[in-house]
Amino acid sequence: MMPPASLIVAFERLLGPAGLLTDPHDTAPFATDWRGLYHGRTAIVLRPATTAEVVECVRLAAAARVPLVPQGGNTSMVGGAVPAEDGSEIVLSLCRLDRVRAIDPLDLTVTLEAGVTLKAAQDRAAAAGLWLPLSISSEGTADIGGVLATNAGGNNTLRFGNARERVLGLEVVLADGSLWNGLRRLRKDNTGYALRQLFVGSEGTLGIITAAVLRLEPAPAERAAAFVGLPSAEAALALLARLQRHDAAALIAFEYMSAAGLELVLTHIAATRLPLARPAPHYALIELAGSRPGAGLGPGLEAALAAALEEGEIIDAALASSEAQRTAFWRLREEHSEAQKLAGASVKNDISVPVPAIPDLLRRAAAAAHALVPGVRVAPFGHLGDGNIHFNLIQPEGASSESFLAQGEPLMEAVNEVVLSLDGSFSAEHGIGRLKPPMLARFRSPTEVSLLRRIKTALDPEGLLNPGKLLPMIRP
Ligand code: 2HG
Ligand code: ZN
Repeated sequence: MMPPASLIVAFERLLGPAGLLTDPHDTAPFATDWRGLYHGRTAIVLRPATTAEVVECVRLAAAARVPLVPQGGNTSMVGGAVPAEDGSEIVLSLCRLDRVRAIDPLDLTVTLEAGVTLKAAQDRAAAAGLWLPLSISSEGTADIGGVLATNAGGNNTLRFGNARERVLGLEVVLADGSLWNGLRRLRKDNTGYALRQLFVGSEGTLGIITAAVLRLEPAPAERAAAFVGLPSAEAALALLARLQRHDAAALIAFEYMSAAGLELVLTHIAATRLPLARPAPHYALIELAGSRPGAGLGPGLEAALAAALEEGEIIDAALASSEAQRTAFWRLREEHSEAQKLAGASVKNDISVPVPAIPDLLRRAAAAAHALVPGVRVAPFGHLGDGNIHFNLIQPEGASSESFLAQGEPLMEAVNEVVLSLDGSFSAEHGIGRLKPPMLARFRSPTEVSLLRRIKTALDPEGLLNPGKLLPMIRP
């Protein structure tokens, strides 16, 4: 059922022409995910510019019992921000709430609105001599609201934790349109349940995050990065352990790439090249950073890698000798998603296992995928230091995308069986969204699913916030 015309008129009156989109041409990009897997419909896209306007939008929608789909940069990997196909839901975009409200170098905090992109937030921190150590491949588009709503992880989780570890305070519009101002910036604040943490990772199903206070760090004075070729996944673990012993406080990234994954980048992304003398079966990108000037991170890393070479843990290594080279190394890692998109249809498995189980995961999940779809291109990569692998499967060369995607469910199930047997998670850092609610019951006990459901019902009794995401839809 479409939202009533009177509601649309009320929104128009509230937000004015700059605050909404109604032309199907303009609303279409907000109703499709970037992977092109989901194609929803929305009669209107709300674009409030202030928290007060978000409050009014939610009040109007709640009174008319029309569901809202909060949306940030729309970079979800799991269809988390796409409205339903039947046009019954309305997209509420947070992108115009894009102010940095305050930054405090003494307190090491920044207070910013939901629509500030992660990249803009990083840049703002850097301009103040500070550091927001939260980094994901989509940071130029993803915004703070979405990053927090999905508890994004990314490249520096190993050292600094997931998005939730950055959050000191939140401002949230609740399902009935009331406003919770929890924008506190205290390191210690034991006053009952940690409400802010309920909203982090709730994927827009419990409330709409409009602003946040995040913890910052002093800017790094030094960085050192290396790109290494590895003989095996076991060697990757040995190297990780070595680097942690070497300097755990400075090790901010340990990213894994398979030979197949890197090959796709080198094939599909312009101006990329292997920085090593010869190819290897596995690769890692390592980064160290710290705020102490003159810490000698580069020479230290070089010595640790020389010892690793001696022990056969690595085959070859390249140390970044300039900022341009460090950026080039990171491009090889960060362009994996884009390269895989250009290579055809893919089935994404954002999974995690205990770190020691990574070699088993890679071997067994690859065997399971090959058994189901001979010729499938297995191109895992990701945040090895966190036990989080993007176990992505790309359609066999020359196969039709449709027939490959028709195998998506059995492929994900086969990978999930391996993950389950290794005590892992089917949803590591991308969230559950619309893709994964059916997997919940396989991985979580009825008691745990019931706890999730009871929290949802307590905060959104009418089921008006992002229906069908995170939890399976219950039709009234
Ligand atoms: C990354 O680590 C992102 O680059 C994207 O989480 C992963 O494309 C993917 O599956
Ligand atoms: Zn990732």
